[in-house]
Amino acid sequence: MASGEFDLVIRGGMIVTPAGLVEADLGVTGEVVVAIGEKLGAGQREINAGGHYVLPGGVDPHCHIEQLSGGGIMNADTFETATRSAAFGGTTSVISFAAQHRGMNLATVVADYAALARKGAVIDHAFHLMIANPDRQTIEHDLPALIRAGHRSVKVFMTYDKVQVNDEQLLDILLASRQNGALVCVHAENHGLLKWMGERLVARGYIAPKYHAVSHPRAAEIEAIYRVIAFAEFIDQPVMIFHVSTAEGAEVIRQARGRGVKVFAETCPHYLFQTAEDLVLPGYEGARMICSPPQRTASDQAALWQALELGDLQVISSDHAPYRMDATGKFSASATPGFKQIANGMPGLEMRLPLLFDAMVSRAPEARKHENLMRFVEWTATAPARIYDLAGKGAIAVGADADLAIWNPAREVTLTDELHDNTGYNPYRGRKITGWPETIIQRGAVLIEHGTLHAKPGQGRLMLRQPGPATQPTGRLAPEFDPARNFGADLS
Ligand code: DUC
Ligand code: ZN
Ligand code: ZN
Repeated sequence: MASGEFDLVIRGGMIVTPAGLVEADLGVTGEVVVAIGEKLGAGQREINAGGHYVLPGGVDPHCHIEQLSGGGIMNADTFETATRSAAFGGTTSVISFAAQHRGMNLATVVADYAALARKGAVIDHAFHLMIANPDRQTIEHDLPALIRAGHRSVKVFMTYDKVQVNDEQLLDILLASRQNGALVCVHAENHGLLKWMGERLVARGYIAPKYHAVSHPRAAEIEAIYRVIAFAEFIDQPVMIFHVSTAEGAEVIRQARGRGVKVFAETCPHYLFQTAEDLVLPGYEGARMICSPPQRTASDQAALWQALELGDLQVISSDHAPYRMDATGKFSASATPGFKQIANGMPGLEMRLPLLFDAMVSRAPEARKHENLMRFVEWTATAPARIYDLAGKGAIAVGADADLAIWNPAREVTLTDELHDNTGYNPYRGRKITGWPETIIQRGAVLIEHGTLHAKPGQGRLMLRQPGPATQPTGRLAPEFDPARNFGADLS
């Protein structure tokens, strides 16, 4: 074996660091980046990255893996297939869900999901604690213990019969999260409005996949975002609004942030690249594109890009929620289902970064390329790592984990259904994109090279997290919560 000063040297790449783009060598010893500079000494292993970008591995903080959905249907992916697919798309860290359903013990749920990930995950991973059974055992015992053990984010649904929490339960979860130091992530849609619209459509025979979009009025998202932000402000608990799809939803978030409420928000590629028209396909083909909230309009797309640029939204996640177009997934209820019976979700882990790189970097006018490249890395790696307290992830710096993706900016690809997950289709089939992550490295080990995966199932590591700035309350108590202004009542 060659001797060298470093275990690995990546030579002459265009490296994106938080300080900007530098053309340099990057040295790795063990699992971390130890040097960025010109003419570094030899590495035991060397990779020539001339003409290529060296970016931090992507961080995808919202993906459903080996999970029972809100509708009670099992995902198509195992940890092995989902994380393999993520790695092929340039992502090296994921946060998926330890999903409690009614009647389940949260501590057991987390142990079970951790065991599945330990067996299959090829990349580093963490869990959001999904709460659907907020009983005393969960709220007073298991949730505090699990948060303190390093699972520093919680997820709730404001809709779906099987998993939704009501307003009182949501308040309990916000308060318990405040007391124990976790960020609360929310699927925000008004349950009653969805149910009412769904029933009216079905009663009139409008059951084709495209009516899914009609059954989730934008008002449902706007109202629920407004309500959960009102609760978060009242409890003084930071929240993350998942998958924002409407211009007005982003506007509600902008106003709240403007008055100092600690609210973070994400959107997803399907809201930036698709519209409700994508559900209009022959027969049941539109079932591929059913996800919740649904895709909206071109003007929502423009508003979401603007909200990202303004900082109102900080993250682009995939919301990977894979269901096959067969009886195990989209057609589990029937071979001829109505839209209400079709599982909500699409594969997204592998396409998230290539789609965004193409749109933001490859297609950008020369004058915008550099700025857009920095934003691409910020929204897909650095911000999610920072907001969710993934230490060592999301940015290239001396001392950070050597989680790297070497991108060929000139490679042209026509997307096909051949992905590395287990869903069997690609919502973006036929699209031509430029730029591809070719060599993927995690903690110094080469995971993917020349199209071949070198990782073993289970080699990904569980990331337990210390509470960081995003989980800290602002300290501004609502008058009714403040003993100085509520006649001395202690409501903590
Ligand atoms: N919400 C998600 O976040 N993912 C899949 C389905 C859903 O409703
Ligand atoms: Zn959701
Ligand atoms: Zn989701």
